[in-house]
Amino acid sequence: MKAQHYTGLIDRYRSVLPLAPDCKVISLCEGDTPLIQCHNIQQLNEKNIKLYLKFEGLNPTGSFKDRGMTVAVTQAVSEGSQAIICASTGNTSASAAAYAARAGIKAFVLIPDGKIAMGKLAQAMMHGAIILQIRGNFDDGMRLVKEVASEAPVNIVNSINPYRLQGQKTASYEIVESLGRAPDFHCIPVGNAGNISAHWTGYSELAASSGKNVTEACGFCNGDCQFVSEPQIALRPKMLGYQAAGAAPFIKGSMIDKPDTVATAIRIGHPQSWDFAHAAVRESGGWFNSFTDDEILATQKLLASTEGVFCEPASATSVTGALHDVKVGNIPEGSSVVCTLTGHGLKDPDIAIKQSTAEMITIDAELESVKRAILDSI
Ligand code: AN7
Repeated sequence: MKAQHYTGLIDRYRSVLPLAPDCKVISLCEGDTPLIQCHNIQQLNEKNIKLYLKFEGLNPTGSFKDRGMTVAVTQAVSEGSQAIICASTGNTSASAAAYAARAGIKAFVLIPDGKIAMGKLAQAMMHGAIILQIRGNFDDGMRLVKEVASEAPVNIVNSINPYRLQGQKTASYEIVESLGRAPDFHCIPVGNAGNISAHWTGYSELAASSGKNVTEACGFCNGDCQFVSEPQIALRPKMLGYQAAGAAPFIKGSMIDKPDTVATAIRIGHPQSWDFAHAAVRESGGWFNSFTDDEILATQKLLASTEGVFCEPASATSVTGALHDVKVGNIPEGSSVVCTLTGHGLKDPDIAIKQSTAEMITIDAELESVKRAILDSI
């Protein structure tokens, strides 16, 4: 039998990525994340909705950022760069730090003072990034990064770097390969708006090869796909972009100066991919919506306690939106839906423990006490 060792998304999707053939690939075997179908949420079962969780929290640094970072850092290194820089609400800094370590170059990360989740800070520190905590928010950091990159020898690895979006588009390829077609709806949390734009790019590239099946179109799946000769638009999902109510410029219709939400990953008021995200939603026939912190946290808990999937608060925004739109009928009965879970729940243990109502019983270290605790709880 031929061994099949997965070596990361650049090796797998090389033919659709704009990298030089001889570049040295900087990879941590990112991508190839599971698409987990929900089984236990009653509301979905009653309406015959197939809802799949694309669990991007299972990437090497625990978020979807790794998909973009492998391509951006590979390109930076091939251009001879010795240092990368980003502003971050946490996950980009963790990913940049890890890939810079792997590449043997420096990472500078600008993070909002006191507003990033502990797990993410721990990652940036362990991977040896130079951490600049700014007295300001993500949007201030983003502005500074853009300014300094024109005056110092550093490559920006925020999603304004087009190589980031190229890497992130591969999630759409994986979804189409797994399902044999695009879902009817794709739900995704929106912060800086890079990921929704990247996904739309991926789906659009596949749709542009309409009339072929996925195997012919991109050559990555095993040939079982039913991705044949449907009208082009049917090959792309409606893109649904969901935000936290306190950080929802796409709902307001203009930028926000003081965004605030418990979902610190998406605490962003000046999204960089503003036009691109609007185009994705408009062209796909989708929409934006926003949800309160309480609703987002309730969904995070629901997924963890009923499906066994622990994502971070920002990620739960996608499922919050999906459940809402199923309930009000915007997503019709019988639809297939993919929700991106952008980051792992372990990134932000503080929020998880704070909202948990799990019972903790302290007992003596002896058999009778354990037995009594079990019998009392069954
Ligand atoms: C878990 O790390 O912007 O709309 O600096 O970490 O592509 O910005 C994080 C964004 C959703 C939003 N979910 O994605 C950063 C950063 C999680 C995230 C988003 C982020 P975009």
